[in-house]
Amino acid sequence: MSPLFEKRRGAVEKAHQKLLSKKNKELFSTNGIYCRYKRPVLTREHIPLHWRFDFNPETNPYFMERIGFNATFNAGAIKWEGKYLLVARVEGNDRKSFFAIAESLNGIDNFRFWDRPITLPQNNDWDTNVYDMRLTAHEDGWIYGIFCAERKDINAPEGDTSSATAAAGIARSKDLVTWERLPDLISHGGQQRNVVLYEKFIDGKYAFFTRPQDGFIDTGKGGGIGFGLSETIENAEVPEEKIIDPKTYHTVYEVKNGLGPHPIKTAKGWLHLAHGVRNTAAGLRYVLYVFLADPDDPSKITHKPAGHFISPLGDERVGDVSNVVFSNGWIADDDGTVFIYYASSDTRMHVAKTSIGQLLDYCLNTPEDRLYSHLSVETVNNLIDSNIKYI
Ligand code: M1P
Repeated sequence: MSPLFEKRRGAVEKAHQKLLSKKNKELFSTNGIYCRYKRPVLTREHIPLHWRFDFNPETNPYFMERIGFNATFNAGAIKWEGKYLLVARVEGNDRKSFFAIAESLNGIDNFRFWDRPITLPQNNDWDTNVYDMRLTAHEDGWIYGIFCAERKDINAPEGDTSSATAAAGIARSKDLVTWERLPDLISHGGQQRNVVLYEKFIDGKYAFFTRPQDGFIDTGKGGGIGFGLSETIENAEVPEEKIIDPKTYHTVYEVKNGLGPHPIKTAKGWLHLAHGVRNTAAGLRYVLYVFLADPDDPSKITHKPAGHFISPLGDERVGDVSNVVFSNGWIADDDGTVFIYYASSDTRMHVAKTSIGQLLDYCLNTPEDRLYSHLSVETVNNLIDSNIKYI
C-alpha cells in the first residue's frame, strides 16, 4: 500500500466523520413563524465515501474519487421507526439524479445515508432522469413515492438535444428498501411535475394533486396546482384535473407553482406547503408559500397568506440554480413540532422548525394578497390603526 493512499484515506475519512457528527444550531427568528438552522442538513459532502472512492490500494494508489457527486437536494421526508428520513435527490457529476435515503435521530443534524441508494425498477420506457420524490403513507397500506420521470422528447426537431418530457412516476414500498414500480400517471393536462398523492381515498378513488403544463419548463396555458381522481393506482389516470390554486399575475406564483409535500392534517384543516415562481431580470425566483384547506376537502383552499413563507436568504441564494428554495418534504411530530426540509438553489438541504400551532396562526391571521399596491397599503394601515392603543 502506498503511503500516499494511506495518508489520503485517513484524511478523507477523518473530514467525513467530522462533518457527519457536527451539531446543528437553531437560529433566532425575528418573524416568529419558523426558525432556520445554521448548517445545511445534507450536502454532497455527506455522501458515503464507499459510493465515491475505490478503497482498493492496488487499483486506486492515489486514493482518488472515482464517482463524483454534484448536489443533494429536493428531498421527500417521512418519520419512520422513530427516525427522520429524507429521500434526497442525489445528483452525480454526470447530471443524473436518483434517490437515496438519509436518516437522523433528531431531524436537525447527523443525517447519514443508508448503505446504498434506492434501486428504482424501470418500466418499458426507461427514465433518463428522476427527481423530487413526494412520500405518502396511504391508507391502502403502502408508502408511495411520486416523482418526476424525465425522458428525451422524441418529437423534438433533429439537432435539439435538450427538449425533454416530464411525467409523474409512481413507486411503492412497504420497507423503503425494496420498491415496486407502477406505470406513470396518465394526465390529459400535458406534462406533469410536482405531483403528490393524497393519503386517503376520496369516493373510493386515489386522489392526486397535480401541476399540468404545456411544456417541460413553460406551463403555457396550463399551470396552477391541480387536483384529480383516479380509479386505480396500478394504472393511474386522472381524466379530469381541476385547478385549485392558479398561477396569478403579479404574485409570487405568477409564472408557475407546484405543491410541495403531502399536506398535514390539523383540527382546522389541511396545511399545505407549495413553491411559487416569478420572473425577474436575474431569472426565475422560487419561494415557498403556505395555505390552509378545508378539513373535509384538501382541495378547497380556505386561507392563503400573502406572499412567500420562506425565500432564499444569504448563502441559500447561490448554487447551481441560484435564487431558489424548494420543498417536497416536511415532518409533523406528535407534539406538534414541524420540521420543514427545503433545498436551496438546487444544491443542498436545510431544515426549518415550526409547529402546527404557529402554521395555523400564520394561515388564519396573515392578511391575504389583495393584488394591488394601494390595497397592500390599506392592509398595512389597518394593522397600524389597530396597534395604536398598544404602542
Ligand atoms: O430549478 C428549480 C426547480 O425547477 C423545477 O421546478 P418546477 O417544475 O416548478 O419548475 C424542478 O425541476 C425542481 O427540481 C427544481 O428545483
